[in-house]
Amino acid sequence: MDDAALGREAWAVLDANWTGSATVPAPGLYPHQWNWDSTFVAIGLARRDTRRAGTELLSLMAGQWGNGMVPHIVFQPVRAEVYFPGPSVWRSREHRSAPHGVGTSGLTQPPLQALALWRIWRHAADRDTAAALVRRLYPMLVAQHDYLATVRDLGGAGLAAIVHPWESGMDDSPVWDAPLEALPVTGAPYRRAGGSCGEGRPGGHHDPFVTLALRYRDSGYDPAYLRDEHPFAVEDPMFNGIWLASCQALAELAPVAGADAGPHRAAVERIRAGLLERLWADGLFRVRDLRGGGLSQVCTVGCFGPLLDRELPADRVAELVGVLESARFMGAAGYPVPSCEIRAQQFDRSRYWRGPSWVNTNWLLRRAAAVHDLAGLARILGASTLRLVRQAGFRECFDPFDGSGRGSRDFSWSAALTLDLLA
Ligand code: 2M8
Repeated sequence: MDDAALGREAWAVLDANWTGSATVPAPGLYPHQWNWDSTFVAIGLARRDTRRAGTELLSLMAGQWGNGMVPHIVFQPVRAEVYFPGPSVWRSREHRSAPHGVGTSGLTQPPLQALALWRIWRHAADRDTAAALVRRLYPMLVAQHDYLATVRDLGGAGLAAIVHPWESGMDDSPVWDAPLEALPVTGAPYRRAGGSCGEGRPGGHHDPFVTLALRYRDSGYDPAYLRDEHPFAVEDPMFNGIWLASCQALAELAPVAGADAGPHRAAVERIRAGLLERLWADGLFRVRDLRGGGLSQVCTVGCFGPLLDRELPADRVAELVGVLESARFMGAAGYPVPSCEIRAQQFDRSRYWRGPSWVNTNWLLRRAAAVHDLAGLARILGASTLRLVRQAGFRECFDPFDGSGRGSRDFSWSAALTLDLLA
């Protein structure tokens, strides 16, 4: 299939998944607006359609809480209870800080929005529309970053902690196995419907997932509860690497919004120092369990998140790229980048975030390669991602050895990021 035909197919997927103000991740399984899915869609549209990319971000930010948190799901009213856990579980509308016109989850996802806005700004042909969008979104993004820097600095060292695996976007990654196994045993009053777990997902994880969400909800989404009692608190290199890149983006957007870039530059320094001091061990960034588990031994695609920092010291970049290109990751995969290192006992080529390759993480690593002037690596990541979608379609994820598709079909971020790769 030539580039033009692939592009047309990508647009058709995005149009089919468009609700009128947002793009749902895929038909069927994911009928609502998801935080980083929507933001990847905005990134994919940045060079193509400034207005639609902006609408995508604005509709997500309509779910932002008064405390700055951007929720991981903004529920669509029509199909509200099709997905579990739906709005009746999260009960966001009862919380004084949550928006009242729209139902949302009570958790967040990687803070990619400022980076997406920067790309829209950078590529927009219509400068006035882009500038107006920056001015409108900038205060919301500042509030989001303030929330992370205060409520989520559970380790007290400048990094944001996630309080549920869903917040990582890589739900079933093996890095959560140990912290989940260490959870106190509690009754799980809700069981996630099998259908929601999708093909290849370890359904056994989902009871602790729901229990964790309910405990946080039942605290009234209380920051003091998160700090003192919540049993899952983890510093994740991908979440924080994305946050750092978004702080760099806000520093560049601040003058457009008539604001001072200084606080964003300070945040970049603080997050970088936290990443290097707290998460770096044995040649990689690792996940730190703040509830006593220390640093994770297993390496996943998330360990490369801090490569998004264009000022990461060159020796660290070289070490990380060495691991990425080795037989632990790209070197032994036909279709990079496996979501878990291939030699790990937990690696599973067909199970969701435990082995398959994903278009969104390939795109992030391609971006990381570009900011470090690693043109060869960027080219391989782009070309192999296009090969995956040409061969198997816009699937949710892919077998890293034979490239066959896994999970949902017509998956929005796979289509949207293809448009960016084709541009
Ligand atoms: C998956 O996560 C949701 C929960 O948020 C699920 O398992 O039902 C993940 O792949 C996540 O990264 C993604 O945002 C979401 C929607 O595509 O699905």
